[in-house]
Amino acid sequence: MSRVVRTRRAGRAASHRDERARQLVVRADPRNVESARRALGAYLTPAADRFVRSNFAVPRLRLRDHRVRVGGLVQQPLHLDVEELRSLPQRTVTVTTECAGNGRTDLSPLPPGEPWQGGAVSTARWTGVALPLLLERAGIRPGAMEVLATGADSGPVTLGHAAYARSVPLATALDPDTIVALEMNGRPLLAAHGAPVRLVVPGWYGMASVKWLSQLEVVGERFAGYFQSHRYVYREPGKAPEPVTRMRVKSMFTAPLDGSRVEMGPLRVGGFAWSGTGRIARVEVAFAGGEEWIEARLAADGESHAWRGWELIWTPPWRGRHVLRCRATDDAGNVQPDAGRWNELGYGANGVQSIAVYAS
Ligand SMILES: Nc1nc2c(c(=O)[nH]1)N[C@H]1C(S)=C(S)[C@@H](COP(=O)(O)O)O[C@H]1N2
Ligand SMILES: [Mo]
Repeated sequence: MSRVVRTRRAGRAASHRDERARQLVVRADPRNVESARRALGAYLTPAADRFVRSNFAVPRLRLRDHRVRVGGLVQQPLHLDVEELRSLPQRTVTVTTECAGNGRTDLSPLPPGEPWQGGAVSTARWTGVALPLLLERAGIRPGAMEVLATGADSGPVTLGHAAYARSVPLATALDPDTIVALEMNGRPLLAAHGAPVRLVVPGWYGMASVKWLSQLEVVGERFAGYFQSHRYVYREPGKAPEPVTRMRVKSMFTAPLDGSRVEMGPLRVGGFAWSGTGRIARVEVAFAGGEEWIEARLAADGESHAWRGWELIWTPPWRGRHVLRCRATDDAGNVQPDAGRWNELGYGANGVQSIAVYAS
């Protein structure tokens, strides 16, 4: 009996040796998993395949009784349970979220932190209450500067004990696409992704999208808690630290798979590109070393916070190994660099991605 269960589990999460695995365990406890590349081929990532990034264990919450407090610099503090949140006007936004540590293993020397290879990025359709609507109901008082979101999870950090808490600037909190989400892809949130309610901040690296949301506080100064000023900061020798905010422009291959064998005929090469600093304007692919880049065809420019598909047809010119590279540019003129910029904690690694295939 238990053997059957074990086999099933292995088929879904399991190790990177499993050819059919859709998730790869990066750390077992607290559970952190990334999506296998074969699970990222679809525009919307199924909930079961999505990466999970949690700094602490999933908090045990009584979903029915859970409440979100809205307080701080407001006229009328709110105390909303899930039913009340559900009864407010709902909004749905499709958002690509990348963990700031995604691709950390591309950096050398390897910085500390979970060694994400490239599957800590996903796209989901989130439904919930627009954050500005809640803030409007509470009534923002003068002097407001940021909105601080606190999760129900906490644990030891280098400086003692901390809850997971992050702030966003007031302007970001007032963006109608910043959502206090109750659903992912049309279903109630899974525990790993923040049930019963989480924040979703489009365009920003994932750390801003606080899971298991318990409190929203309007504050009149810059929040400087552990996960704001000791983590999710770009630290480089000789430079002033800078906060990690919006996602840097990046692209990845979803087909063919790295290391795979391909036929000698025409072949579809494709993937996704995203940016938190503009809309994707161009994706180019290089089929060999050197500087010859070929423009890929972009999917229709659809939802502004979601990744954009790209593809082209390629015929391997000879039998043997080929290394393919992809590079994205956004409409603000940001270009994916050849290599991600090294920093002490290994964030924002958006260097050009490559795959090797063997044509035979
Ligand atoms: N409460 C809480 N929220 C959190 C985190 C966390 O550890 N605790 N991790 C953040 C980080 S770093 C990322 S990348 C995203 C991951 O969201 P997911 O696990 O739903 O994919 O959640 C963010 N929200
Ligand atoms: Mo993250």
